[in-house]
Amino acid sequence: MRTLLIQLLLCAAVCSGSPRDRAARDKDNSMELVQQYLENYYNLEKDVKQFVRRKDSGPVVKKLQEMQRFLGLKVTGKLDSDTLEVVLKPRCGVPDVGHFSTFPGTPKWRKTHLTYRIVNYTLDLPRDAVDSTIKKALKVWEDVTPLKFSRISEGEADIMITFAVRDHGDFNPFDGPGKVLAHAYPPGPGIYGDAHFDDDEQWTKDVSGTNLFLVAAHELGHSLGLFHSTNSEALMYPIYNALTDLARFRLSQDDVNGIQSLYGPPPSSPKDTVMPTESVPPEPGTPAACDPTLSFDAISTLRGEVLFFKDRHFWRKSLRILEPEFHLISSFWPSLPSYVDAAYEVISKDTVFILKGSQFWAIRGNEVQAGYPRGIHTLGLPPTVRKIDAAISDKEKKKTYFFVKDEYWRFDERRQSMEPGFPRQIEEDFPGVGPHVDAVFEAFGFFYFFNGSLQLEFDPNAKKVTHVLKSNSWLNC
Ligand SMILES: *[C@@H]1O[C@H](CO)[C@@H](O)[C@H](O)[C@H]1NC(C)=O
Ligand SMILES: *[C@@H]1O[C@H](CO)[C@@H](O)[C@H](O)[C@H]1NC(C)=O
Ligand SMILES: [Ca+2]
Ligand SMILES: [Zn+2]
Ligand SMILES: [Zn+2]
Repeated sequence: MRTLLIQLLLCAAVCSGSPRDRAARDKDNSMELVQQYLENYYNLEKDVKQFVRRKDSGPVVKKLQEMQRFLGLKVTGKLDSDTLEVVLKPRCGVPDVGHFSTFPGTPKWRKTHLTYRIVNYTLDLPRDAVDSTIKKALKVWEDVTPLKFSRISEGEADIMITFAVRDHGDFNPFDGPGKVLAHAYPPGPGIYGDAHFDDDEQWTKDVSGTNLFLVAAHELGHSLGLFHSTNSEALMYPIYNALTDLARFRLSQDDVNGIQSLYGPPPSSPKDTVMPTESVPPEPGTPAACDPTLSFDAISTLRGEVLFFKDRHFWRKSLRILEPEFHLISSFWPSLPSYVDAAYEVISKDTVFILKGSQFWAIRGNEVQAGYPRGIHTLGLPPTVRKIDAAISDKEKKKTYFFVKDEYWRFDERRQSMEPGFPRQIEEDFPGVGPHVDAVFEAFGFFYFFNGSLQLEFDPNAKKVTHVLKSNSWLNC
């Protein structure tokens, strides 16, 4: 079916004459296509003549292998049907190698406040749909960097966005419907940073035509200094990939690593967190992620994700997925209580412990372990302790901390016993934190302490608070 389609496409252009002529011409034609592809995107010199047929077609075969490697195809060095299929797919007009990578240094913006201007519009979509789509595409990058974008409506912006067909004044003419969808220039003055969209495409909000959001988010990645990625899951992969479920759109870790290598993480969020773009709309009577007074009952990591417990619900935040998920605790762990007090993960045991009152439970993935709940006093806490406010297990030191009012206890996970010399004052060992802790978890080597609507980032090595954040900064707020 695939090869048939390719034949048909090629036929549309060249078919005539006898079947044998036709086959030969098809072959010539597809070779030409691939050669052009290599010239456009892989820096193949234009005067390299006579393709694969010649035995000493070294440079072309090398480039073809380079392309196959880059795009994750089987590296055959031959023009096989998979390769031809990819050549015919719509893609970004920015080369995969060459051009940009020959720039001296790594182009990036030297400022964090950037302007953009939508110079003109496609007729395919209402103007406000284009405006909101571009804004959303910029937000994808804004959420994971310190960058901020403001729109201007006249004059020269850092990022000038245009829709144009064919020749449009930059020696990179568009090619009519299909194939090249758009291109963009890396950071710099003048045309640099600008993004151009081929108005011979049918731009749509959904995926019935060419989805403007996906293409814009990709092109704006170039405007910020990212090159193409070989990772086919990445937004910066050069081939257009129409996601059928746009709501599930997320940056891949590859994209996040790329952009943060240029600009670092957003200041209000720790390290390489991916901030969500949309939160789940709350039902009435359920906590709202962006309520400025939101506090949490307990927070724990779970296999690389973070669980934020509140009343009968929890948010589940993967650092790779943009939106946090919002669930009822009982829908994951029917036998767990609501309104929990504390939670912590012991990574070496692949277990999360959930505490409420004088009891605690152990869960592994979505299973509550047999033999629970147990009493917290079996951990070595004195009977005067009626509940734990917050808990965290330090995976490096193999110690678990239990915070109770203005004091804390420390449990040795190796020996499975409470350490002598405790409780100690929180403020003594965690200066700046306390006297009360609602919840705490660890990420990127920091402890994040929550108190009401405030969150403190604490560096356990330097023993000091390094950032003060809103409690819901990990959710979409
Ligand atoms: C938009 O502006 C560009 C650059 O000035 C121009 O080449 C292009 O034709 C314009 N497109 C439309 C749809 O007006
Ligand atoms: C924690 O919150 C309480 C009540 O909101 C407040 O009185 C206290 O000062 C806070 N502690 C810190 C260290 O921010
Ligand atoms: Ca095109
Ligand atoms: Zn691109
Ligand atoms: Zn252009």
